[in-house]
Amino acid sequence: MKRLAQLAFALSLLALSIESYAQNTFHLKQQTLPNPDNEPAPVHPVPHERQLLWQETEFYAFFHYGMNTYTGKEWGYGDEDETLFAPTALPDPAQWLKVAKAAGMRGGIAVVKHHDGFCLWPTATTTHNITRSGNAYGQNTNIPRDFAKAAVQLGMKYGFYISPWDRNSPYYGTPEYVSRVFLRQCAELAAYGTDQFEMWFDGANGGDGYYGGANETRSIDRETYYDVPNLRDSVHKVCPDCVLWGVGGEARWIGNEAGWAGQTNWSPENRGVAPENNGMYGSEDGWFWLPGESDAKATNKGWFYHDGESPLPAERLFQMYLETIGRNSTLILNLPPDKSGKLPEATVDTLEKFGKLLKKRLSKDLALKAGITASGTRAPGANRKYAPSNLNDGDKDTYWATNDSETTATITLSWDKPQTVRYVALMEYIRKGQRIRSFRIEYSTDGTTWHPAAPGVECTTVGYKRIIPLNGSTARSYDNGIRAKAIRVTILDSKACPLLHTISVY
Ligand code: FUL
Repeated sequence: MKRLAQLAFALSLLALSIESYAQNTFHLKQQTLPNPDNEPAPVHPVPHERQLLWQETEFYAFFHYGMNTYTGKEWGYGDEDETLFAPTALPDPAQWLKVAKAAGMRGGIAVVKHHDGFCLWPTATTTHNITRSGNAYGQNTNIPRDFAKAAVQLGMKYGFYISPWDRNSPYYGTPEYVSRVFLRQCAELAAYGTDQFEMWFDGANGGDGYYGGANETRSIDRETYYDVPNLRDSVHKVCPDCVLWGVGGEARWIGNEAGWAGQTNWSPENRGVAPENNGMYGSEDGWFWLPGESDAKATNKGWFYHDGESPLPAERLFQMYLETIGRNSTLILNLPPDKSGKLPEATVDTLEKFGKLLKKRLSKDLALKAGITASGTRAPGANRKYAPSNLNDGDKDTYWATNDSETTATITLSWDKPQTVRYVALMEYIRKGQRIRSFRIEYSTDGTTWHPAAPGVECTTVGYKRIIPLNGSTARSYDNGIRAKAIRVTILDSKACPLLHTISVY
């Protein structure tokens, strides 16, 4: 009897636990299924949080400075005597960054080791570094230290260019180079600041060089040689927001050094699938997020400083801005410091002029005081609304969307009095993927009849940001402007319901 009672008790316990297991499981399902905010499902691939932060940096400087500044070369062979590095004054990264800031840039990347292998910090990995340089200015400098410090003081983002290819190292081409030199150098650089936003790894890999006196050609397999998974992992442990560019596989080269991206430019990308080298355009059906960065020179000679060089006109820099940042790419604009370790006066002047131009043309957002309506708006959720007013509330975290079934829509901005307008900027809410395939912009002088704007512009993708010159020309975009009482953006095709977080009109 007692046994039976025990058995019955055990069975009832078992039944109870099965029931509570079932209830919990059911409960779990109940918790994951509902979508109280009626949020649209993501369209994959989507960016990693660090890629998003990186895309928001938009515009930053490149500073090519090092051994080549003193030898007049673009690619040092690796046999340069360290004493050739002899700045005529103490290099001044704070000056570099101040100039970049005045030009409207949000950060900068300093070259701290180019292909010649000469390191601009006192590294433990090689004697080919500034401690052996030709004078006290050289010996006392430490570019990553001073650059990071200045950036933090100026409230700017910062990072470093470290060339994987090293024409000085006797180990280059062997596994020793990767584990004893390259990865350690990256780890040393990571220690100069946990808030770095990008590490730049150039694509020029292998070829002829000094290699400790061997004077030969060495080639490597770029896909496997640098132990990229380990590199990414170790840098991210120290610098979680640092995007590893190029060889690092988190952002892509835009495919030219002339300061332009495709008008159609997808952040998704494929690898190993034709067409290859899709830098300018990305891939609509790409399976991973690999946003583009355009590297371009603000001067008329090399990446490094050369006697007799001059900066490009501010208007040309503005065109580059529209054709890169305005086409879903970031822009890293090169400013070469000269032999004194400072940016020359002519560069300082032009960049200041450019900064003013940028401010005049793209900072007074007329959308902020416009009335805004949309042909369709997604049904609101408990804590989120998708109203068109999200488009001009100055908040990048609120967005307008349509219902799932709608992939076309028209958004209209109107003013009480006619405005002079020249540019329209659109920003997708890319956290949930890049969607828009094509759109159209029109303007109205009376609010009822509509005229096409932006003749000849391919209004295809949007992505993180698209800036459309309404007169159709990126080269001569700042004309007399169009007088308009209203602007209308029609989304004609989208992978799924479109999501925009901002529309600006300038
Ligand atoms: C290239 C390098 O080979 C150039 O010297 C320069 O650093 C440029 C930004 O990238 O691939």
